[in-house]
Amino acid sequence: MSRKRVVAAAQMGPIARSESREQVVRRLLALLAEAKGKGVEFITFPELALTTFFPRWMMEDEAELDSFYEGKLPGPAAAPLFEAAKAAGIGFYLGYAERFVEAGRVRRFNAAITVAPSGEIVGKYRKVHLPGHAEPQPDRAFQHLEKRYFEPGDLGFPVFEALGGRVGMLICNDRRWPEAYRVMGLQDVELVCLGYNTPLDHAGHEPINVLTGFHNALSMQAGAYQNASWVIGTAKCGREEGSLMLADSMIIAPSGEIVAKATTMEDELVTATIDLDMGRPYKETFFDFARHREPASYRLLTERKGAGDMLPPVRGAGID
Ligand code: CDT
Repeated sequence: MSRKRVVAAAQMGPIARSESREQVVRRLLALLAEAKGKGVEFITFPELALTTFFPRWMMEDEAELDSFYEGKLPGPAAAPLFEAAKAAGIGFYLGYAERFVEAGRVRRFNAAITVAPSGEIVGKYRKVHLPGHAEPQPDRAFQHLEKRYFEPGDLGFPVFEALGGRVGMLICNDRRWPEAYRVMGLQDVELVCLGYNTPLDHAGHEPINVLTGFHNALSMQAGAYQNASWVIGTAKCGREEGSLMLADSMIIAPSGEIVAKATTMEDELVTATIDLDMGRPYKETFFDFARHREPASYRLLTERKGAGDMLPPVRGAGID
């Protein structure tokens, strides 16, 4: 039976700080309606898709900060999106800021869910790789305080059944880390969905900043190819509250090829027909993990966090 699916990256232009959840959801509904007209079965919306990218500001007032987070989804503002998607028979990935209280402690995560066409939440992910800082940095036009406003995700990199295949999620900075894709590759993932907010001044070094688009494509194409999986990367982009953010939403095949890409910095639906079986020949040849991987040689990957001393030479290497 064919496993061809019509999917979309629902790119969003900027969200103003003053824009209400209801206004944002109306934009998401317009993208959903367009998707329905194009026969789309699954949509990937951006990271933190319901509000402006608030980690760019230092906020000391807890109530102000909390106003950017969601409790259990769907809340009243997002409910129309869930209802319309269910009525249209379309599944989706949605990034949002998650807040809850557990054993008297406030927990905050940069999270994403995958919702099946039935309306059921079938997957949940909390961003593992949090970029930026916990304290405001001097001389920066825009802060990036994800380390202040979120805890590192505690759910690992789950893969779950959706779209008749195996689906996983990442969030923004995760896409730069090969380990993130590999943990899902080892669960035979077939589609990785991810949303991002990538300010074009993020590195603080112009020679790196000008390569932002290249590095975005490079990391997602490598993740797709090396794990023989489709990747959908969806931006929130454009000049948001003065901060210019990368667009370039794209759909990438298990070959590493880009099959569809955004051409604007606004709300834009990017669609493609993807064959979930396309990764199979790669998984049976170059990337037959069971035959070719050598985990005993990768021990350092889980033993060390930062780069450190060189390992001592192995006895018998012929150089002692
Ligand atoms: N949202 C997010 O993770 N953005 C980062 C850039 C910020 S680095 C200070 C990214 O990797 O795109």
